[in-house]
Amino acid sequence: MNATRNTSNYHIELEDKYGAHNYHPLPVVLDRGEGVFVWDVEGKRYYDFLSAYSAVNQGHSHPKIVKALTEQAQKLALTSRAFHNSKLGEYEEKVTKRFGFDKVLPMNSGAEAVETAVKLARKWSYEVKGIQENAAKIIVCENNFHGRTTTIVSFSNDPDASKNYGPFTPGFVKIPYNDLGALEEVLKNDAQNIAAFLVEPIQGEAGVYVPDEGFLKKAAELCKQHNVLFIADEVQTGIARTGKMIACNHEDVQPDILVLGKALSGGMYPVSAVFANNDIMNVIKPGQHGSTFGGNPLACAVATAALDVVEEENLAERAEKLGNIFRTEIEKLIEKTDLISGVRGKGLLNAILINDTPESTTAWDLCLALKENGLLAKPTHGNIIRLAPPLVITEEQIMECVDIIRKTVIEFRK
Ligand code: IF1
Repeated sequence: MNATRNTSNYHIELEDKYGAHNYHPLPVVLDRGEGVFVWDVEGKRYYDFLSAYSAVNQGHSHPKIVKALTEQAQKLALTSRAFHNSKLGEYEEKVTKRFGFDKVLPMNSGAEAVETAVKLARKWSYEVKGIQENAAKIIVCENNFHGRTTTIVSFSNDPDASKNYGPFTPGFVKIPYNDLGALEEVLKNDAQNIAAFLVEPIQGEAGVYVPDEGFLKKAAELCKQHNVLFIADEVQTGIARTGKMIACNHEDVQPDILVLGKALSGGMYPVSAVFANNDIMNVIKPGQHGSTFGGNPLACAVATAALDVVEEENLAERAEKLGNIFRTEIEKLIEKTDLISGVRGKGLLNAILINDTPESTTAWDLCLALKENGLLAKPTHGNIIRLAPPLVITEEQIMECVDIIRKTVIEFRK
């Protein structure tokens, strides 16, 4: 190693040498976090405008969640589901009531929860709907992002996510996002073989793509008409991020299957969950699905505290209000610069569109400049920068961040 111990370069060199090269992070090495702030190993402070891809909605190291984690860790962390544990039942009661479902199936990562939803929908379609075995199809959207497992990348159309990971899992039909006509056509032609429609209420990875108003509502209605399950992947949009507890609430939609992850635990620990009512969930019987860690006492304690924080601190209302302010301020900036061509999003899940070709490095370079000025964000596909701070951010802090963004954009030279 050339770099001095405990400098950013030291850690970056170690990762480069010993870690798989499956990421290309911004060159910043974070060492500590509190609320909306993170600090690098040199002690420089940044506003976190990624929130670990919307996992840290409750802010870094929230004292209430840290307390739940540490107290439970000292008592009991893992039993497996071979035995009952004294945290699971109350957690399950709390979340099912909170999200309005009969039952929950606890898992760990978002991808695992999506996989669970896919398995659940398929099993329901054979055992309740009566589709012929192995014939069930699930409708998905172009430019989706639902995780990294082999089945999930089977229906990705991002070549980076899927190339040379085949052979792929069959049984998925792709339609354009936000296209009710396409959905209706597939349903009309083939509803008897379709188990479910799996959709992100806002497409995150595609560049914070918000569908037309009424899309979710109408899509859910079409599914109901055709006895097809409406599965909402709210791993990224859920837990107050978009200004409601789940983004489907904006259109009063109750999905048949709801998938949550990330901020369900405030990002403190991997906790994901799949929700459904009895008529669907009861098709999975003992031994037919599970995980060593899903539903462990530590996860239940952390998620319970993380949900309490969302409610006690009114994070949904906050996201809604501050998101409106943020977009209004960015619109003003757009009038003064050619560098940004648009801003879009809901609540505090937003993106600015950089006025350059998708192949150019302008968004990346702007993120480097933002980093220099004390704000961390990450580009996504096609020269788009996602801006998603922890929801505990204050109005004053949002305005300070707008100042940082404004200054950086105005001074930016390609
Ligand atoms: C990475 C993106 C965000 C998700 C939705 C399921 C999952 C995710 C809607 C899987 C995960 C993450 C994973 C992360 C990058 C990130 C991401 F840019 F790739 F699209 F957030 F916008 N459903 N999204 O967004 O959850 O298994 O990761 O817990 O590095 O892959 P997971």
